[in-house]
Amino acid sequence: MSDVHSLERDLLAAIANAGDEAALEEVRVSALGKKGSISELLKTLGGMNAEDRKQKGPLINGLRDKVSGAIAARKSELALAALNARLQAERVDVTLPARPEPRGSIHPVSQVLDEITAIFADLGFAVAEGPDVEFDDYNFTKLNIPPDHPARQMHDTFYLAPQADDSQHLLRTHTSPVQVRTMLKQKPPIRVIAPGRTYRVDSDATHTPMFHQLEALVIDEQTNLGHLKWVVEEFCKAFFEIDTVELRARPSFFPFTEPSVEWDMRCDRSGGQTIFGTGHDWLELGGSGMVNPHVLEMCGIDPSRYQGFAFGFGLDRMAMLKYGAPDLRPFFESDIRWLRHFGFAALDIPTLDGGLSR
Ligand code: 2U9
Repeated sequence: MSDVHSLERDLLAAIANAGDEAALEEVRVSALGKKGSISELLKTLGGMNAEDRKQKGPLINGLRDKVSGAIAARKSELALAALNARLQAERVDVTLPARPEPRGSIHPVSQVLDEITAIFADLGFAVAEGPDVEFDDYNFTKLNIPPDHPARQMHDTFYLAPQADDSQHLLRTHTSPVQVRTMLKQKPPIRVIAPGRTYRVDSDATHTPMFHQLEALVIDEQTNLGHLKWVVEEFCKAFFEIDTVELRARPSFFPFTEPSVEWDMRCDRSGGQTIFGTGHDWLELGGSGMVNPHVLEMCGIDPSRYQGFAFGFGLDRMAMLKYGAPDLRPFFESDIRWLRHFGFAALDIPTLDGGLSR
C-alpha cells in the first residue's frame, strides 16, 4: 500500500503549502472531488474481494479522513491569517485629527445656544427641557394667563384639536411651561435655564412661526431684583465679550412677573454696525421680573417662604445681534452657503476658558 502512503504524503504537503483558500480548494478537488485521487481509490474497493477490502478499506478510508481533517484545519488557519491581514490593513488610528476639511458647520442658533449654556453653567444654572406640544394649562393658566386673559391674543397660538378629556393641547408660545414643570417637580432652590423652540402665528423679516427662546428661573428664600440685575450684567459681559456693560431698566408688564422690568444695554450704532458696551444708543435685550406669587402658588411653591426672578430673550435675536444677520428668515431656509458664511466649526465647542466665539 505504498501508493496510499505516498499519496498521503503528497496531499498533506500540498495542503500545508496551499497559500490561500483558492489553492487549498484545488488540492481538495484533486483529492476528494468526483474524479479526485482518493475518490478513485475508494471506487476500487467495490471491485475487490472480501479479504483485500478488509485490509485496504480502513487504509483508504483513513486516508480520506486524514486529508479531510487536514484541509479543514488549513482552511481555518488561512481564514484567520486573512482576517489578521485585513485588520492590519484597515486599522484606524483614533488619535489622528479629524478629516482636514470637515464639510458641516454649526448653525448660528446652535452656536449661541452653546455659548449661552456655557455662561449659565458657570453661574450654576442647570438646563431644563420640556415638550414642544404643551397643555394650555402649563403654557397659560399656571402662568397667570387664565382663559379670558387679553395676553392670550398677544401670543397668536397654534392650537391642536381638543382632546377626548377636553384638555387643550397647543404648540408652546414661550419656554415658560418648562419652568412650570420644573417647579411642579422640584423644590427650591431652583436655578435653571430653559432654551428651546417656541411657536406663534407670525411671519415677517423679524418673526418666523417657529423661533427660539431662552428663559431663566431662580427661586430661593432671599432672591431679589439685585440678583436679577447682576445675572443679566454678567451674562451680557460674557456673551458680548466686553469688560463693562451699562444696563437700563424700563418698567414693563407680564402676567407672570410682578414687578416686571425690560432691559436695554448701552451700544453704539453711529458707524452702521453695532458696537456693544459704549456709545449713545440702547439695545433691547429682553424682559424679566420677580415671579408673580400667584404663579408660585399655582406651581406648588409657598410664596410666603420663597421668591425669585425670571427673564427671557430670543435666541435667534441674540444670534442676529452678535453675528450680524439682518434678516431672520434665512435662519430657517437651510441654505448651505448662508451657513458656511458663519464658519462655526463643529469641533470648536464654546467654553469660558477656551473662548466663546474664537
Ligand atoms: C415662570 C415665571 C416667569 C419669563 C419671562 C419674559 C419676561 C420676557 C420675552 C422676551 C422676548 C420672550 O423672546 S421673547 O418674546 N420674555 O420678556 N419672560 S419674564 O418669566 C417666567 C417664566 C416662567 C414660571
